[in-house]
Amino acid sequence: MISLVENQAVQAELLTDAVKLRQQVELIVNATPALDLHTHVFPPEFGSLYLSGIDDLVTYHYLIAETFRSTDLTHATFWRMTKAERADFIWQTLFVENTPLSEAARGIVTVLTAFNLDPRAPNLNEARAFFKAQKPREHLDRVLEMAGVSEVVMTNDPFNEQEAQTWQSGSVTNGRFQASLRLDSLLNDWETVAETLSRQGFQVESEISDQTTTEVRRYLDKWILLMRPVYLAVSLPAEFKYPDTDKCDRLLHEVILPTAREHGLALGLMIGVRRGVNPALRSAGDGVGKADVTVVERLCVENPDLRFLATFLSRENQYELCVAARKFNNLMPFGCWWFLNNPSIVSEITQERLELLGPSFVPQHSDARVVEQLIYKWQHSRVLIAETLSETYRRLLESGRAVTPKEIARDVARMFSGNFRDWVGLSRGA
Ligand code: FIX
Ligand code: ZN
Repeated sequence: MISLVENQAVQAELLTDAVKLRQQVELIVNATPALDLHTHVFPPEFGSLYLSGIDDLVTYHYLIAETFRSTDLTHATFWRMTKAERADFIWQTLFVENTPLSEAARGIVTVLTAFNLDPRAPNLNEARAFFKAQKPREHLDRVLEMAGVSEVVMTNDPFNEQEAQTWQSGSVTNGRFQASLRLDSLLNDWETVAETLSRQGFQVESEISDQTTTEVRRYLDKWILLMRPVYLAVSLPAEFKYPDTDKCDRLLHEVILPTAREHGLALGLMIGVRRGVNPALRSAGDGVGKADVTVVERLCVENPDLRFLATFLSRENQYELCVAARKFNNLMPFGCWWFLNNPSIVSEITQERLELLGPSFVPQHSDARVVEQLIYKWQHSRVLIAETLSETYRRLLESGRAVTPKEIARDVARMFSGNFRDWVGLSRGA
């Protein structure tokens, strides 16, 4: 029972003015550290996998795709260029000859502004000189600080030779970079994986036998020990079916789910990508497809002891995912993935999720590939999340319940890190 004095204090804190309410929400959203649960960034100890600076920022695959909408240059000519030449060409095409209106182009402007660099510069000389002068570790600290990101979860592929060597060298020590064990090639390209594993001495065959599944589990156990991932993850095509009669289904049933169960790891599902719809664009050539959300419902109902993180790439799947999450408390919707990470869609998805799930979801992840992208991806998302949250609290106020700044801080901390920490068993103190 709270005392009269305490109640008066709470009453005093209640935000009954819509303008003050909005100000408080913006303050708190901007001040609350985010745990970025899905990225493709690496710390400097991963060598050339650590991407930073203007050439990596401007040659981001989002901008490559957009550049080809404003040029007659052939793909072949573009790919023959060096990274710096490509960056110069993209800058000239999207930022000099055109206005950087797209979200990804605006992102570059946000990053340049954050470092007091000129977003209207005729070329990249100033930016190149600036980023070249930065010391990676100090710069990374500063970038994480500027982005308000406390920790990031990497995307770690044991089949990536360079990455594998770094892990096996034992030099991965950066506490703010957590690992996730990515299983795309295992589920989406089994034939190649079977060859790789047998070359590494594992008794596996293309035809999946009990011995093969035991050996693949042995392989995953080895990498779980090395990487200490906070979750297992896989991206799946829009056509993904569950259950099914193919090798993917057998690997899921006999390798992935048992491995998640044995190690107490959540399984992250990223569903709805159509890889390589335009191969000429290389990493910029992937597309989207509407998927069947019931695959996740069946995974949840058949594995009530397992936890699933799920994000769908198709805008049309978002509402279904929210409803599925209302049915299964072992399902955590997260992020506005890839082509959904645009202001109009982020607001729509966040609003829908708040209305259907309250604060029980993870509103965003960055999918950053270049460390400075963390700055714009989180800055842009915080503005949208604050707007949507303010509107939601304002409606609650109109209905007769005001909130206190403490309650807002609790809700935002839960959505920005608490939900994920609890989901994967990361202590809140970490
Ligand atoms: O599957 C994924 O993790 C995707 O995010 C990537 O493949 C994609 O290229 C990307 O960077 C999206 O933002
Ligand atoms: Zn990703």
